[in-house]
Amino acid sequence: MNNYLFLLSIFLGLSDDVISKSKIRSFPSDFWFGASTAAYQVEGGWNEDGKGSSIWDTACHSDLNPVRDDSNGDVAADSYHKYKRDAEIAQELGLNFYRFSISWPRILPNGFPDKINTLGVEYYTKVINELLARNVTPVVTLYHWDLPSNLQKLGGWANPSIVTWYTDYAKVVFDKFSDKVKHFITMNDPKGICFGGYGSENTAPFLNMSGIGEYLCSRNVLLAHANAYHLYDGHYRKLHNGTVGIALNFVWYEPASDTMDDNSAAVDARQFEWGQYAHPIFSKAGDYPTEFKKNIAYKSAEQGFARSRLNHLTAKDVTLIRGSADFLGVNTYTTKLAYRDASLEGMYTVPSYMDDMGAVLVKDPAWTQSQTNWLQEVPWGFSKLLIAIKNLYDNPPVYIMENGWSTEGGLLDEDRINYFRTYLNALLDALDAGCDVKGYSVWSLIDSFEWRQGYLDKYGLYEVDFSSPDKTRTPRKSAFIYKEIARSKTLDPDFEPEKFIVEVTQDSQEKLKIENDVL
Ligand code: GBH
Repeated sequence: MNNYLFLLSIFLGLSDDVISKSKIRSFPSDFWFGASTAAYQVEGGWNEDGKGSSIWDTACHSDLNPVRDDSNGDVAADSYHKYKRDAEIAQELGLNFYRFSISWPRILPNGFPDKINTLGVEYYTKVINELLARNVTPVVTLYHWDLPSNLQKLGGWANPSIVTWYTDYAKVVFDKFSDKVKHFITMNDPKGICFGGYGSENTAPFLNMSGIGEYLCSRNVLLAHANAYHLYDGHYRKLHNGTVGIALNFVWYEPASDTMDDNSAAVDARQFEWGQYAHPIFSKAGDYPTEFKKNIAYKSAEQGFARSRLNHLTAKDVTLIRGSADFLGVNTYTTKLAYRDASLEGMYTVPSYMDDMGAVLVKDPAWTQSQTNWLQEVPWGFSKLLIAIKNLYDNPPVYIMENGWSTEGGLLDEDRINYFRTYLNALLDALDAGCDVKGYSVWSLIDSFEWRQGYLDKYGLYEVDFSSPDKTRTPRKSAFIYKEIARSKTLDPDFEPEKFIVEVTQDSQEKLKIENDVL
């Protein structure tokens, strides 16, 4: 080889190196990685040690079990007994934090604080101690959809008294746990609670009273959240110096075309779906978003109602709710297209939340589809969402509290890995654009009871063998990838774990073998 070629090859070799290295992107050194679960989805032990019944227990035990595979959360992943293994998994993964929820009826079996179930308190104390001993920070959700059945008999989230019932419950949680738990999430996904439970049949209590039910619920959830926040702020903060936030579910709505109509349809969709909850808490002005108030008032008048079906926030409510969060928890999975259809002829029931919104929301068949109907992989929608949050709410501190991909199962989950990589890459784009995202939590640590999808949708970094008495947890390939991301705080699209050695057998993914079944 002559000198010239020799030098050229060095040059090419070097430049290759530079290119491949430049694909590796870094997170800030104090960026937090975590994983999430929720009580009813993993705990089981539904009536053990004095736990009261929740609305999901009631629903799953009724003749009209709404769950696709007719299953329930009676045992689920049995985290009520396997919590040590869960904490061990969080440690194996090198997580900074583990987000789990407290079951209200496990602590207060009847919903009220006159009877505190000490064994329930003990259980969560053990969970928290186990995590702390393993250097994993507990992040605690107070309410992830499992309302005490007793309170539902009284109307649940439609009854304004729930604001005080919830605040009393929050006080018990803060009293018992705020010496060790520094980060609380008051509510998981108010839209899921309100539209899901009162405006549709997506989640308990399946009331399906759209146009009325979800708006009654909305104000009560916001006030309950704000009261819990102020309770912490006024008393526990000076003792324990923790933070209290809320987790909202976000879908990015992209206009289906660049017409004015489709643009305003997308704005309406965003304001109805998440602005309804984010604007009162995180905007400078406070209160519900203008488009949201106007649409409902206009339709209500047109339909012959005596007043707007939206229970408005009083000036006192606005002040109480505005600014009532130390951080914004973002649950986000997907993006949809929004367009305007002037007639909406026969499309939605009248009155209804969707009719009030007046937008049509659809999937784009070109986007990568998961096996779950509503879930598509659209990473650019994630960065657009984060930038919109920055602009609309004055760049609040954000923690991604849920983000994940569902499969039918199997340990070799390349599609989930691809989802995490593209979404984390989009998150890095948002950081470059100045968004204040401080952490990211995967849905989910382990497979769990996926509400109406039962055990048919798998989201876990770890597979749970629900047929084994031990509910054996086994890491998927994505667990090895996520562990490396959390360890190195970098995103390397070419990283391949050494320990995940796969033997492809004829049968199925179920037979794939991992050389070391512990990380
Ligand atoms: C999350 O919500 C939940 O917070 C979490 O508990 C759950 O495990 C996770 O979803 C995965 O299921 O039935 O087609 O009408 C995400 C937002 C909003 C997604 C409601 C499902 C119902 C769609 N969810 N949506 S459909």
